[in-house]
Amino acid sequence: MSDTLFSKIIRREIPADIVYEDEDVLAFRDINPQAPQHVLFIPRKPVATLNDLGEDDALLIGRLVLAATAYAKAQGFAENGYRCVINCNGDGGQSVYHLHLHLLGGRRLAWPPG
Ligand code: DGP
Repeated sequence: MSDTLFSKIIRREIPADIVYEDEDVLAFRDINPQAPQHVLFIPRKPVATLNDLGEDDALLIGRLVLAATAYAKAQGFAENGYRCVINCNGDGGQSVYHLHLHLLGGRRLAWPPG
């Protein structure tokens, strides 16, 4: 996988508003928030897209989701609701090729997405 902005954030080479981190996962506020709460959860492991996940990554993707849900609960918007989105490739609207889960909350979100 080629180097991305998010690898640079992991290595602290560019700044980000980091709100959570553990051994496997880093989370930081999206630079262009689409909701009052918009946090990106990324694996430290460099995985480009959902298509690149393998069986060995089952625990990793679980940890990513659990980190996001724990954050929503800790911040107090889990009960009202929120959305987790992982865009994949061009049709999915992916622009940064380091897997990331968008956690969006803090307002009523429209459905279906555009
Ligand atoms: P996606 O379209 O799913 O690949 O989302 C990429 C998101 O990453 C987009 O919502 C904007 C955000 N983003 C891009 N560059 C940066 C950056 O340098 N810092 C932060 N915090 N977010 C970024």
